[in-house]
Amino acid sequence: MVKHYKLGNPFETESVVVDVPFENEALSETFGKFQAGENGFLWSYKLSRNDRIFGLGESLHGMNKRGHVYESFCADEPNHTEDKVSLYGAHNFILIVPEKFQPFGVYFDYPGRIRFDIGFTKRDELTVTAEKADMHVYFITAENGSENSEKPHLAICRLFRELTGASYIPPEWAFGYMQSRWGYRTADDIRQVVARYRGKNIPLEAVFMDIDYMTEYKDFTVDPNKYPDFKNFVAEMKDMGIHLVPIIDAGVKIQSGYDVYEEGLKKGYFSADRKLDLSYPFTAAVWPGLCHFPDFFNPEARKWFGDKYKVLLDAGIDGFWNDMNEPALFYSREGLEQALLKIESYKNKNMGIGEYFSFRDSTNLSNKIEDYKNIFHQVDEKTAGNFAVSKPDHDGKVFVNHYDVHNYFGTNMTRSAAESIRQLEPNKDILLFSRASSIGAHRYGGIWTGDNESIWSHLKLNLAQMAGLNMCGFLYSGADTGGFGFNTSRELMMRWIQLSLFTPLFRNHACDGTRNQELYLFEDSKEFQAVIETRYRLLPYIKAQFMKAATENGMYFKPIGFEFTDDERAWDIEDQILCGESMMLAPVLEPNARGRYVYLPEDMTMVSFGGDEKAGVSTDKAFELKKLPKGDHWIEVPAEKGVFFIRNGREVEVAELPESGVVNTQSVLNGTLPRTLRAL
Ligand code: MIG
Repeated sequence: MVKHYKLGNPFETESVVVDVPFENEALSETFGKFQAGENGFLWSYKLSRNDRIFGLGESLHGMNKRGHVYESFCADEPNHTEDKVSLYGAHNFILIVPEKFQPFGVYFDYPGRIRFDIGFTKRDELTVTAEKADMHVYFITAENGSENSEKPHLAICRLFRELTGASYIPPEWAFGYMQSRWGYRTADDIRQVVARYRGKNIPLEAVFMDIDYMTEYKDFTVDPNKYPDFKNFVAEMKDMGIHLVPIIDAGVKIQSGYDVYEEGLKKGYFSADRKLDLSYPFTAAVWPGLCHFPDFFNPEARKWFGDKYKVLLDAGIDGFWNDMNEPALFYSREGLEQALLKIESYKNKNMGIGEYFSFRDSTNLSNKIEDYKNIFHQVDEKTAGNFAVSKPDHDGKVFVNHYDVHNYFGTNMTRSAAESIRQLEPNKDILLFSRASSIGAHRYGGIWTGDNESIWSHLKLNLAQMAGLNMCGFLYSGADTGGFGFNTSRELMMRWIQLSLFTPLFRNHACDGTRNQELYLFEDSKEFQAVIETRYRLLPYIKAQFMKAATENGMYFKPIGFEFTDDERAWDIEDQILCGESMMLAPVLEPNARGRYVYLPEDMTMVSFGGDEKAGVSTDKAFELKKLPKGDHWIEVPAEKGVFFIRNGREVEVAELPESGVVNTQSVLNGTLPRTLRAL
């Protein structure tokens, strides 16, 4: 059951797609307490000792969110350390699993900064606070056993997803293995990557084009010096079974003669600054230098920018990733001017220690709240609710402050692309994923989890994040495999692909300047080949389970407790996860490990894969099965081997790899009929 509380006069995020009439009576005691007033919004809930909290989509820490503070405020945050409260996503859905009562879900439909203190300040208190008290809040419950014996936890997540709309489904090829790197600059760089993958017989289906493909980082341009005949290059790659996926950034370079800049300015499609004058839009620097930022909140601007993807679609491109759409700001013109004045004022001064630190920090100009507060968007009066900061113009449009609606900027960028692409290519599935997101973005594209690092704790974070992401509808998601920042190691990469092979979005990506991590570079590449081939052998299962989750508003990844609800131990497992209806994963997450401990909540069949002798052999021989009874086990998993578990009495569909030709999603899924690996 869904109960909708409408507090004040909210901004309409359009995240909810079902019309749920709102309640007139007060919130029942079971669901905690609301206080809404001058000081903003507060909801508090008393936690019992063993209450568990799940959700919050892309966020830090474990699957159980208890014990930390989280803030939904889409952040360009490349350091995913435990002290951080925000990442790129703002996913305000939590599931409370009380020790003694029925579980319930709460969705805070609010576009701005909102803070979740989950037993951090006080260990027995959960508080959610926001600066404005204008908000839609949805409480979701499900009775045990009500809907075809579906577990209440799953029923609540499903009801939430019905409320917010069906998840994005990518094209089939996007279930393949993909290589990216910030640092490929020319067509020849990409040709070489493809040739070397092919040379080592490691399947590869897409290569990503990071910002260096553009002319001066201008969206919708391709540098003719680096890509002399782009259209032919796209075709050449397609002939080899490789899809190219260019990046699109949120900032539009200010440069006369650049059509996107000139049109946007002329039509008033860029976000305004404090003057609220669309002829002088907000200005800040990103990769292209000084930029304006399309007003993705304005439907016309959204359509205009989305239609620009056509130039790349016409060149044969069938996938995009949207970046820097929190939006990331290196510095604003105003911020820079103030900083320069401030620095100037220290000249010839004998700086005290406090002044010195303030001097030093004055050059830190990125992603400033003051800058966000200086950006304005246009929406119609009804959408704005109490968020309007200007009187309606002759079209009934008002301005809202960016800071107040920050979390919907990136979502509306992805929406802009998705809506136009749907019209431009109605008969084709196009890959689209984004960095910034909020609830609703899951209808338009997938997300990747941003700039993680090549460290073991981020491999573990990847696993935990998949649970929250799936609860919030982001099924097509995954992390930068191998780690984005820092230098990866062979062993970390090996363990990472042993996990990522199960994530719908499976992309190896790294930062410019770090150690190259294309799989053909490591010693004994046959061991990497075997793992990537395992992804392909499992495609029938992965794709079918993804589609089931997408069409039934289910979860592809689930915390173990969601299925084994009566098992207290299962609820606390943070390093294992359910994958689809038949599988449990227990990846190795530590260096120099020859195996790990695993807890089986029921009898299961352990399946091992990998090893250099496995590459290319029949699917039957590629997997080794062993039955293990319910309980605790230490399992042997040497570095080149991965494992997964088949649940008791279940089965996993697997494919044979084609005997000749390229191994890709098409050749595998349209090849011989899939067979089943049955639990022993
Ligand atoms: O400021 O385009 O998260 O994946 O490689 C960095 C360069 C901008 C951030 C993205 C990352 C991408 C990088 N981008």
